[in-house]
Amino acid sequence: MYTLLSGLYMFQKDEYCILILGLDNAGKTTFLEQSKTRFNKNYQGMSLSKITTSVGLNIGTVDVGKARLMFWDLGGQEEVQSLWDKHYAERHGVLYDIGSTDEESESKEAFEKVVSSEALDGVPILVLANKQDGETCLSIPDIKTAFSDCTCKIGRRDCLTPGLTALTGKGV
Ligand code: G3D
Repeated sequence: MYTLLSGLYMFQKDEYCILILGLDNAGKTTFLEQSKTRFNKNYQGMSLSKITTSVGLNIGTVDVGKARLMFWDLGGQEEVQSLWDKHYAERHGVLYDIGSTDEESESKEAFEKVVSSEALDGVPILVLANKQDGETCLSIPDIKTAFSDCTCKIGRRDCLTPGLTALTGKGV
């Protein structure tokens, strides 16, 4: 019995809930779809050209090594943003997607509210500088400068800003 149980334990994955936040059109659905295609064996992904903007909750599970990441893409429309904090208690980490070609001040305003939330105090944040293929995209240093006002609110939590192109999978 012990052998059976310890065998089962060995195959069990640690589960983490990750919220995907960001403005409408930032590329959240595309990122999630690329992650599922890249990491989940036998996943028959949908054609990226058929992806429409996330409306409501879009949940996807991705297995990476011994971890199972449950991504909750909450949708970025203005009226939905006020519901983001209802999910803060259920998260282990946050991905904040900046479509690097989007209106940077609007994205920064939404990001500032996220990092100011007490419920996310100390929660690691990955700021995805998506759409790095765009001709008019902001570079990572430009994004860091534009978001520098938020640095004190990020505080000592882990925060990284990788660049990526979710559309092609580069950086995912
Ligand atoms: P959302 O879920 O955050 O609302 P989507 O965003 O994933 O629906 O993407 C919104 C649009 O951005 C889509 O184009 C999608 O193809 C595009 N997009 C996503 N990631 C990238 C990227 O890395 N580079 C470029 N150039 N475009 C990207 P459409 O035309 O379908 O609206």
